[in-house]
Amino acid sequence: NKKGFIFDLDGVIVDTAKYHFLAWKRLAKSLDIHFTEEENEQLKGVSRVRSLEKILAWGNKTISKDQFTELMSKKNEEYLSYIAEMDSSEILSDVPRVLQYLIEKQQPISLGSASKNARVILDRVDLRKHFDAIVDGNDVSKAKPDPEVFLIAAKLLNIDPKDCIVFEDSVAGVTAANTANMVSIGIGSKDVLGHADYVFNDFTEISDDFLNELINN
Ligand code: B16
Ligand code: MG
Repeated sequence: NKKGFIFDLDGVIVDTAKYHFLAWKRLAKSLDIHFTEEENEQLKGVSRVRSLEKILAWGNKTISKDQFTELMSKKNEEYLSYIAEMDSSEILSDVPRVLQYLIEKQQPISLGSASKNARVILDRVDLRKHFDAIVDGNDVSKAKPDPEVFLIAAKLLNIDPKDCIVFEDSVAGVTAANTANMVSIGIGSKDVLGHADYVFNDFTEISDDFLNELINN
């Protein structure tokens, strides 16, 4: 029995949201915009372009196209400087156990992330070798909640979408998985991810038995 297991990156495998926050916050400050952690929540799973558009809208700011491009690359440079310091100690709890279990059971595994920096991050935390396919922000034309990212992953794994299982921490990502007709597993709070088929606070709550059921159902 083979299922396709698709992992989001930020908020599922590593907590890079804190680095996105630091970089967006500095950018917002340079524009005299007050940017809060609650607002940062709403940027989870959202593309870089869309994130900056949202921050500008919250701050009631309009800028030129050139300035927009410049700010985007500045933000990314700062973000990459945090990423450069990452190592495998930043992998979230029990992610290695779950990956190991799925590998033992010979289940195909893919990444399905909105980030254009996904490959760099997987290399930093030394997890790239476990993935049969990687689909990230460089490979898609339509951002989550569009299901494109997960449908491409299913195709690369050669698994029917209905036999795919998606681990996601964002509202947009769970919606994308549902729209793709995949089993959605929310990682986070039930209040936020109530539209997922299952919700767990983190991977420590996901037992081998549960994974086995997913494989065999
Ligand atoms: P980048 P995910 C998403 O990653 C993040 O949650 C989101 O906050 C970020 O804006 C987006 O990637 C784009 O990232 O600037 O690195 O291309 O959760 O889909 O893995
Ligand atoms: Mg995420």
